[in-house]
Amino acid sequence: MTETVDLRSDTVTIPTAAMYRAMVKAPVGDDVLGDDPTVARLERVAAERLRKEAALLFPSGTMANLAALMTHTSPGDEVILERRSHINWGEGGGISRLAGLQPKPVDAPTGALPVDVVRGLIVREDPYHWARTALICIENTHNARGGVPLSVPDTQAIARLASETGLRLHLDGARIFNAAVALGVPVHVLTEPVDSVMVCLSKGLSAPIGSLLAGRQGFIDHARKVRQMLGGGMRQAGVVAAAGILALEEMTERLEEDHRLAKRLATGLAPIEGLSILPARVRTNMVFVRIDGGIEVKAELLKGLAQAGVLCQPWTGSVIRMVTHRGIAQTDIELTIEAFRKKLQRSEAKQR
Ligand code: TLP
Repeated sequence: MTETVDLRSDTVTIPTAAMYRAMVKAPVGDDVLGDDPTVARLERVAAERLRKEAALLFPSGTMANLAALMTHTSPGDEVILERRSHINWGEGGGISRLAGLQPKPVDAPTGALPVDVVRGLIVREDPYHWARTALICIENTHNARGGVPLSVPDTQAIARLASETGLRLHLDGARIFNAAVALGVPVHVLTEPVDSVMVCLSKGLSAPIGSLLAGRQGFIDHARKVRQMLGGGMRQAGVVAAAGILALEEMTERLEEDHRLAKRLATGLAPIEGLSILPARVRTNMVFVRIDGGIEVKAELLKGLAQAGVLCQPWTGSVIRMVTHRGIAQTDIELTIEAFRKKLQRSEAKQR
């Protein structure tokens, strides 16, 4: 029986052997009472790496983003963010339902918010009608725009605008280490310009659970209260924090290999008739593919690929997403390319 090639997401990565060992041995305590030494260590390591005053462990990226929104703003405020950012489309509408905020989405196909457009949308004072803009959110890498890294100058430009206009800037950095590796810069260069950053440990970095929110000490003190309100205070969380420390210390450099395999996947798929790669240039660990012939052809293809042991993420419309990670080897990529070729050839023959 063929083993499954699971390209649905890098969230499917399981802990390394070293992580399991560290989890067994981790000293723990009640973290809600501030007693867990392993959580405290993880938060210190993260704050140092991201060059922030403090960091706070959350069970998920979604909750950490939500806590950031709620900490930076008041209900009724408005948030400027990219239309296809995860906070806008992928978090169950929590921005409006739970944080009581009004999203003001901006289209940016490259993932980088256009500074002049954003400048024109900011509302600081209006006596009557308009909601007050309080926050700008950016995402790096930008998932739905192709896993694209946001460059250092783009990050700095939007940070300058936020600071000139008295707004806060939050970075959804679920895959910020992928961005740092792809751009060839230390991660702090991408996180220093922002007021707060969320980083996931449980995606390409292979930890089982956990995301960190980092920022100024006062911001994190407030976010801790919000986390408790959301039910995100965890007791002996050192068990997962132990894996998180290894994620930050040992797993970031290897992301280069995931990027190499994603590029190989895209190069192998590109010549196949019946699909196109979007965007054509793969920068990190994600490959988005549009299938000709619409949703039904896509559904049929996904079924055929699954039968061949290749799992992909059904994305929106006729698009499929594939993500490389530690559980994917070169042979899996070749097998995937071959599976696509066979299935698309067959569906073309059927259509004729
Ligand atoms: N993304 C998941 C799915 O929700 C799509 C994935 O497989 O990519 N920010 C970004 C940019 C994300 O991609 C995700 C998860 C999150 C936040 C939320 O993190 P979790 O899943 O820990 O709540």
